[in-house]
Amino acid sequence: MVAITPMLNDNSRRGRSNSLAKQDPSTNTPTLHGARSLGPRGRWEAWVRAGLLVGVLSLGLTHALRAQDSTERPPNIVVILADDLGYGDVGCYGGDTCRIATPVIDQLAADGMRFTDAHSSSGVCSPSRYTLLTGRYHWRSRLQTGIVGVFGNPLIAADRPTIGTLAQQAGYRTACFGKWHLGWNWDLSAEAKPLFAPGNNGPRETTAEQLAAWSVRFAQPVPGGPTTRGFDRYFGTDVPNWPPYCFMDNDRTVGIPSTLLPRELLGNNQASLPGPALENWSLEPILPRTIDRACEWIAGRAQEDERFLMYVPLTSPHTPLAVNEAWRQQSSLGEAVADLIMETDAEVGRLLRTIDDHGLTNDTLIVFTSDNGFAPYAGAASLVSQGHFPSGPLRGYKGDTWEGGHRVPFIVKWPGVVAAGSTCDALVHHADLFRTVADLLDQVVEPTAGEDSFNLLPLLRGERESIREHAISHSANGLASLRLGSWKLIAGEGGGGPWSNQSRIQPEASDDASGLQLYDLASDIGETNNLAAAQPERVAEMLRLLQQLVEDGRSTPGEPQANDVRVNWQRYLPKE
Ligand SMILES: [Ca+2]
Repeated sequence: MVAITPMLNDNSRRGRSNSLAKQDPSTNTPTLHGARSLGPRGRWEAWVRAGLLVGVLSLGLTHALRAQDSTERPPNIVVILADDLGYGDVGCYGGDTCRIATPVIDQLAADGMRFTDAHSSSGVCSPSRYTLLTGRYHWRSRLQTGIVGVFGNPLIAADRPTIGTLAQQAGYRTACFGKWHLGWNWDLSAEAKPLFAPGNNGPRETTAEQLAAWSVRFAQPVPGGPTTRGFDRYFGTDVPNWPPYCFMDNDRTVGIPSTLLPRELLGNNQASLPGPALENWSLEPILPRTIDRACEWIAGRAQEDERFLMYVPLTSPHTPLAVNEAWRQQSSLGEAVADLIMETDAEVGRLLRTIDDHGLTNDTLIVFTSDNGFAPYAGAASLVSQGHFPSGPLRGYKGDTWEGGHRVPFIVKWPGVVAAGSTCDALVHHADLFRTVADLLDQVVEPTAGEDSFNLLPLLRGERESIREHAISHSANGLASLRLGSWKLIAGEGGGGPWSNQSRIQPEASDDASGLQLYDLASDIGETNNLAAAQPERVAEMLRLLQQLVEDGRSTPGEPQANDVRVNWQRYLPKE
């Protein structure tokens, strides 16, 4: 990237497509306006300054013109994040053990680069989303275990930049469409909370007290959501299986939820929690309606010739397994989740087609990934019995610190830069998107941001050097695993998730009584041969590294930073 001052970078960026004429001239000419009241000497100095300014501006213009060269003009960025899509749930990863047709995602891989060793920060939703957006491991925040709760507070600090913030700074328009699940300032008192999240033993009929509370809260904006964390525009459902059962548009609910969600929509892998819903709310339209809005927004950016970054956290194939009519029983596996994966693939296709229809394909970098592994309660046993392995060759599922929990599909398409049909086996992490976006858009990363983010661009350009030696991912209960090259240390026993016992791969009982796990993924991708007792020195070395990466507050070069809380990474270590 060209090393010039941030101000010039900014000019060049704004000037890229719409020319400098669109700028407000007053932002660049304060010294000239100020010179009007000066005497001759002051006027001379002002003209010297003005001359310098002209020089500076022409430098900026030169850079702007050069930047218009398509090879230097940074692309639009679209990050599509599937929810609970397993490593083996798409054909281009699952191969022979994938029995679900995913032609769109397979084509995306054929047109771009498929990463085989990419990881989310956690085996579950909110923590992975935090890291993907901020480039910082989630366990440096307050979220040491689990997810952001129903009507929970924002997890991303108000002053922490996200990939959206970086793009905004670069003059991009930004938007988020889909499932946020990173908290809002709902500002519900302890007395009010049960009215909004009544639990399964709550009232069966909507009460007057609930209605009164809802009519006030949902008539107000809800601060602290996506539009305060780097996104100009937001549309979606916060968490589709939780209340409020309505869409959110920027910082407002669309309509005022005024009835309890009907009981027939609860359980059975549909909605999970009782709570306020719009009248006649149904679950099937959530995915297509969200993609509709995303497509409309793309059309708007194309019309305005605006560069954009769009983050699309899909609501599927997470529960509710609400499949639209056209996709029911299309998979022939007899499982709604398989049909929903097919519908998801098609909706991704609709998004990509819209980008193409507006002539933006060659100008757009697309990332497709998933926030964590397949949810076994969505039908894993049945799928496995029919030859479809949602985690492919990996041990464990959603929630686990075994690979099935957090090794995820990760595909990048960027025409003209990323070689079509390429595969990259380098260790990469969702955290790496942050610095990748920063470098792509020439944005300075402060020491207090993106603390665990390495730049993917060398890999995208075909270089084979690894960009990171180590990576950390957690299970749902906060069980840490550390990768160091092909080695993987798990700082305790088991998978650390609520569904670890459902893993397709169950190694025979081992004699290893160390209380730790050490695997060499190069020869043991299924994590069946625990070498912890056999290699105590390697275990000790990796424990020391894990401790250091925690204590430094960062895992990238730079000034040490503070974690938000005391991080108890030793909680599952064997007791002395
Ligand atoms: Ca998820």
